[in-house]
Amino acid sequence: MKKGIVCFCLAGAVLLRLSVFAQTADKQATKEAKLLFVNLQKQKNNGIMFGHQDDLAYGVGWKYQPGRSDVKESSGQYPAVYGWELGRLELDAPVNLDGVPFEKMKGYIKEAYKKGSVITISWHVNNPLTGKTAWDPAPGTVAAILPGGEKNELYTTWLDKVAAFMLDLKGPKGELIPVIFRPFHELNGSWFWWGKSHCTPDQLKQLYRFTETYLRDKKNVHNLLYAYNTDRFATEEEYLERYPGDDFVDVIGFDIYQKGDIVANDRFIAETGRSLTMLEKIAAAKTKIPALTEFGYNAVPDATWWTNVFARATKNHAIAYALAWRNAGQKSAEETEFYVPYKGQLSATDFKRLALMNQFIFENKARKNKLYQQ
Ligand code: BMA
Repeated sequence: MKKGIVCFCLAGAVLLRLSVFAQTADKQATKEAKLLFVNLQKQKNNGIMFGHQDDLAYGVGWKYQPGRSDVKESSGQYPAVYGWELGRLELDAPVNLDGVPFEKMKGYIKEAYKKGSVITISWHVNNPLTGKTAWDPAPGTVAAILPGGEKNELYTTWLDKVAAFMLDLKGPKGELIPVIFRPFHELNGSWFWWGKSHCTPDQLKQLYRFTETYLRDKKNVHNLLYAYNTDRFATEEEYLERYPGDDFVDVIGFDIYQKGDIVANDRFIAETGRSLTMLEKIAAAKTKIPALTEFGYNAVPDATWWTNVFARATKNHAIAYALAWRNAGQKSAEETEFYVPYKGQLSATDFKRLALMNQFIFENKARKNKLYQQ
């Protein structure tokens, strides 16, 4: 073939690939965000990227020590996905609700992006009606922040701060760093003000659409992929009850935690597997990226939980990533919270085994997948 024809065909193939797969919710998403979307679609068939919330900021018994990571110290490798949290950014606080300084967070995000890893951000946003926390389910909060509501303007000033944060995330060439944003997570539970008992399905859909449209069209934020994120669920109908529509969603996921004694292992394996099957079916029908947006077993009190429970629960499932929740450590005299082992923890040896399984992708393999490139 002549060179001109080859170029033409190649360009055509690239365009076709982007147009077939790159149906990002934001049609004006940046090139890197679109590539991330396309590449995650492919990558989900080759392994599950392992993620951890706040991984580089702190772990059990340490805080803000450059290079440290409980995942790295127990498994030998850094995670492939990093979760961060914006709660209290809306109040102009210098640190988030878990004490992480926003400026440091931006640094960690840039560091992870340069390594080819993925960033996802949640937002335990305060209640705009009462000024209390995300866990204050005052009736009428969602109605109050929708257009026409008494707190709509206040809410938009909060979104302005989210936009400024997102637009300040830049890579080495000045390009915006793609972020999987997952606001209003666990929306079918009732512990947050946006939860199931506190607004109608239609109100939640409107809130989701308003938030996204405002960030995208008013604030020109185009480096976001949007995650729709429930808690555990029983049926596809339940999962989709508050779904804002295909034009507003890129990633679909759910959060699931194992609770109680290790006798619950089998239940966790069965329920996670069943839910992932439903999630994958929905994702395939809608060309969305399925992910386990949060998971964990607090304090991992089972020496073989990783290979015997978590790997079995997710085996043969094509999801892009799974995000373990944060290693807060000792929160009070009675409360400890961590979901990945630190070095020497009971399940650390088994976690190292998991990191070597083909089923999972940690930083070294993620880097090779070049998720932000053609
Ligand atoms: C929860 C706990 C809290 C934390 C919150 C937001 O699950 O980890 O300690 O404040 O998430 O990150």
